[in-house]
Amino acid sequence: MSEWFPEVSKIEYEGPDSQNPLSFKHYNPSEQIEGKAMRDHLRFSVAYWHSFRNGGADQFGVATRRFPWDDGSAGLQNAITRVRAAFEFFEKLGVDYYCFHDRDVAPEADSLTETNKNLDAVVKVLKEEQQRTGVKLLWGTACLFAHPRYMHGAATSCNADVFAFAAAQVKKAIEVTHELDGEGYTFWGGREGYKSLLNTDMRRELDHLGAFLHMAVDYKKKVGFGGQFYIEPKPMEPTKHQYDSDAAACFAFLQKYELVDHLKLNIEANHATLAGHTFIHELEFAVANDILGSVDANRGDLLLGWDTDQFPTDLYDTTYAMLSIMKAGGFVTGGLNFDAHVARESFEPIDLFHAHIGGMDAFARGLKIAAAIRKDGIFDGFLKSRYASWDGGIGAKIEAGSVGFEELERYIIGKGGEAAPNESGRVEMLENYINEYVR
Ligand code: XUL
Ligand code: CO
Repeated sequence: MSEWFPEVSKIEYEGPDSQNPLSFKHYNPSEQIEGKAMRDHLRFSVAYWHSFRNGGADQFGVATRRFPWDDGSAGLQNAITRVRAAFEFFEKLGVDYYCFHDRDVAPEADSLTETNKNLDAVVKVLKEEQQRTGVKLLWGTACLFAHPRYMHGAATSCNADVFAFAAAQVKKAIEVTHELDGEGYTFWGGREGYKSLLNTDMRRELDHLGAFLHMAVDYKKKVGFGGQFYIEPKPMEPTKHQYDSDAAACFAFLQKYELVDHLKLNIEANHATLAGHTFIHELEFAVANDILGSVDANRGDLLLGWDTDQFPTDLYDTTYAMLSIMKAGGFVTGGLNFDAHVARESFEPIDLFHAHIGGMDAFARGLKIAAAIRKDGIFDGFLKSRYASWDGGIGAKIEAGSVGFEELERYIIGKGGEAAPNESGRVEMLENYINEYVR
């Protein structure tokens, strides 16, 4: 069997003093943090589309990346060789999971039947490689945005035949995810939105999207797929406006269409910033509503208004993210999927290692810093005292729903007509505390 990354052996944990760029300085998979191994807190995943398909082309230039295993064809054998290269990479990196779109792994043919045959042939190899390496599928998904048939959307297309094709494609994608023991399945509404409202019946499109997801839920039950469904918010790109624009819009949609018991959110850092939020805002919103499922770990460039999908290296971001994730009790089926690609000028295969090692170490540090913050309890203590007026007296009565406007008016008048004085929010003091941990 060929080796596609001959210059790299298994990446090991060498500790913070190591000078070896091909080693982990912080990610030590078996190290226990709060009684759980780091690998089980972080559940790292490689995104097949960015690491093995995205050649780095942009609006101004062609692909630059070298994929020595790739013969440049859209043939089945090439797709299979690519799987072998990908699993060599996963194994050497020491990552436990990967994610893929159906069309990332197998070529689309002239008919759905032929395309599904291609997919079956590649899934056989994926299964073999999963068994050989122990690497698992975090989630599967279907590409409902690249083919020209999806120009008007998939579940929200004006063309009912396209809806039907998308349904058939997702049916198959759920089947193969199930076959590969995937722990989840993600719906990202690639073109579920609009370019112009002049040609869009928004009410109808939203109803169709709700119906589509219900069909998916029914089919999941029918085939006994026990994985978690996720919906991934993103405000724009490729359409001007996507219906699943942010965590709050997704939550409202899921509630309206009675899907909230069936889908959790897959929060992506760069999608949050595109929506005008921070990554942490989106995570906290999901945690506050018990719908955090998984994370697409990456980073945008705040000076650029698009989805740059860079690898995450910001320790504040990873710390805040791990605080939110740990507050929610940690991942169950989800994980940290690096939905990120190397820069166009980082074109050599070894750059894939540098990129992922950096992301994994950044999250390992975030995890350790978050655990230290949680252990000291300073922030929990501050929150507890900031909201203390709700733990007894009138606050407890309001929370219990035992008082209304009239009782509250009587209460304030009874206190001499004024509320108790406020206390400082101590924003700067808290920011200073954080800096004592992030270093
Ligand atoms: C696109 C994006 C997708 C989804 C899966 O911005 O994030 O790759 O994660 O379809
Ligand atoms: Co994503």
